[in-house]
Amino acid sequence: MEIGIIGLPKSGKTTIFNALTRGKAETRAFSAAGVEPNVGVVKVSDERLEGLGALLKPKRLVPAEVKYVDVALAADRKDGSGGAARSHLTRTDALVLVARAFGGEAVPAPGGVDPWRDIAAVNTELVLGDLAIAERRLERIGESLKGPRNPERDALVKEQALVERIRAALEGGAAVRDQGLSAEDARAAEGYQLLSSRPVLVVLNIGEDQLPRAAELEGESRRRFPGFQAAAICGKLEMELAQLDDAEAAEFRTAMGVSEGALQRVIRLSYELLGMVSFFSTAHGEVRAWSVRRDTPAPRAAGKIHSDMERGFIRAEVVAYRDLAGCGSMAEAKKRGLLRLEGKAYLVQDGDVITFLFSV
Ligand SMILES: Nc1nc2c(ncn2[C@@H]2O[C@H](COP(=O)(O)OP(=O)(O)OP(=O)(O)O)[C@@H](O)[C@H]2O)c(=O)[nH]1
Ligand SMILES: [Mg+2]
Repeated sequence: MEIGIIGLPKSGKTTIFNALTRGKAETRAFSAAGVEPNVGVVKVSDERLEGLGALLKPKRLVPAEVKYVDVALAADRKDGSGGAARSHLTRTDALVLVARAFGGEAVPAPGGVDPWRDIAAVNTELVLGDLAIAERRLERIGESLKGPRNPERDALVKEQALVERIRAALEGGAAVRDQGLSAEDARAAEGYQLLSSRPVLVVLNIGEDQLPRAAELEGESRRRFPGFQAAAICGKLEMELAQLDDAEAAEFRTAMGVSEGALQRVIRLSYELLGMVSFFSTAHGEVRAWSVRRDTPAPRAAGKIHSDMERGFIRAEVVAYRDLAGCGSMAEAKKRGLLRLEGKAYLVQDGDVITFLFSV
């Protein structure tokens, strides 16, 4: 799972990135935005993985991972349409949109602090960038259709109709995610890497003085931008807490009245936003957690582990984590008939412990 962190200059993207990844990337109040993205990987903590460790005693426990990419998308308007910043976001599954809500003069805020204005501006930036891509694609299709009888003519005409529909809607200001594309059209459009198709989690970067209003601000964000999930986080504080060890950080949290860590919160909300679930594999002395979309067919889930397992998929042996934990051992689960054999059509559920059988 890969998540892009975007937002206007100086909104606190890198600060939030550091809080999420326990990173130490440079944050700055003035200098121009860097072009190189910050990339960090976070292990997703999951008590079920610990539970499986206690039960199955594997040599290794491997948590699922989330990759965060911190880029300056809107810092350079020329770049919005398809330049370097955008190219770093093409593999992302979702976007965290950081909006400045913290006050103070130390960091300049042109036009004053207004997170709602900034969220709208970044959204517009995504839509305009996608519009440019759609227009370029239409030009190319037009060129191809001009030539002598093209064997792929029918496919191109069909594509042209789809891209034209998307283009018109973008021009009217509608993000791809709000265009109500059919599943088939959405899949066809995936290749264009239109960023406004990505689900968005707004992170309101609040100051410490705004902590008591965090829930209220999140509510207001969801009211104003009903399509976006929202979390209000004090980026600077969270970044400092991320540098402490867990016990110290917990103590500070209690003292400050900040319950859940920003990291856990953002990961949880991203999972919900994307409809992600976890399943567990147990082969080769290793228990490993994997993230997939809910209701991913078993062969596709197997392909996460290895493409051979998808290609040569035979069946899946599945036991729900809850059942396995209740039985205390795999043998007992088998005895009680809780270990199921599932075929190609099986849709993976959260907490499934799966052994894939395959042959290539
Ligand atoms: N007071 C306060 N300052 C913050 C907060 N978050 C970030 N800052 C400050 O804002 C400035 C910019 O933060 P960055 O995290 O570098 O912002 P950015 O969005 O990555 O900036 P660019 O990459 O340059 O666009 C830094 O001086 C931070 O210390 C916050 O929650 N409160
Ligand atoms: Mg930055």
